[in-house]
Amino acid sequence: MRILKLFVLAAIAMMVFASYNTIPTHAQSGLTIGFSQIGSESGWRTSETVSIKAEAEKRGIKLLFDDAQQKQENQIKALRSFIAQGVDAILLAPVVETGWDDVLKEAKDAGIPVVLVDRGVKVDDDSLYLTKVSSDFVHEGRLAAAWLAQRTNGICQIVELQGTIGSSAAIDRQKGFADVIALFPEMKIIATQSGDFTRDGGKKVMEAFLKAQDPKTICAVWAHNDDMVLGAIQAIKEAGLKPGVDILTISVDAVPDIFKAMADGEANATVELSPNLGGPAFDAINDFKAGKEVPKWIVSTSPMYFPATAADEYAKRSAK
Ligand code: GZL
Repeated sequence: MRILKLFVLAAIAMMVFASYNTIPTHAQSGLTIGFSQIGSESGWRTSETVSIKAEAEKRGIKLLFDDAQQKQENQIKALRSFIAQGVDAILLAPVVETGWDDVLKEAKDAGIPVVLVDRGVKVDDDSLYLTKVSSDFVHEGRLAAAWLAQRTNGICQIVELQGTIGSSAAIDRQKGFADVIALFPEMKIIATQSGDFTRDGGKKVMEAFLKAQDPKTICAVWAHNDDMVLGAIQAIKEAGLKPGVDILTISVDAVPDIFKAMADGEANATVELSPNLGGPAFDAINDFKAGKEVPKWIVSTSPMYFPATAADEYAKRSAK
């Protein structure tokens, strides 16, 4: 009888402990989280900001938002302000890969977990951040090149619009693309320059490429994001050429306007990058606070889209 009583007491104790230990995923109300966002350079970036703010609202999280206008010094200032305010956690979309060790050490010393969203950092000690929630940029670059290789039978002179210099997205997309075209002796990048992930930047660089090269020698434009290729499409049209026909296009993000361009026959392919990174980021913070193991990298997938489904995709995505 005594053993039975002990067993029942132990079972009750375990149930009480378990109920304290599992914080329901979305019961994060009361948390204050600082979010240092890069800026609003592209349609994708704006969607990411809207999505993360909405997810915080849904979970009852108080989100302190800072727009760094694409400047690392503004991001570092914002992180120091979040640390001084004693936030529960920090989200950081790092504009460039390097220069974060000191401020991330200050966050770690203050016991504040930092989750990287959509881009990565290069630090000596990767315990300075909890996890990175992003796509695999090298894979995106490889996918883009593989599609172009099969579309052109491995014969294509390419101009490249790079993203922000020093950003992990630009560095890794460029690497992935180069990895694959190296397998095709007749595929060459004949010009490459940064358009800083903006439409205006993409247009200006493409205008320069079209002046510097005989446009007839340009088979395709590879852009590290859709916004730059949308600017390039404008420049190609103003030069009297047909984008998507005379010069093929391949880019990354899958923003609504690239689907419109594909439906209009002016673009050929895009690799999707989900802007909905808030859910996985807030879940990682939740798991960390519940004492659970958090992987160092939480990867989002990268499907490709083409003109065949572009009109439907545009209708779906632009209605949101
Ligand atoms: C990638 C992200 C890139 C987008 C661009 O995760 O950092 O930055 O591809 C944005 O649109 O400017």
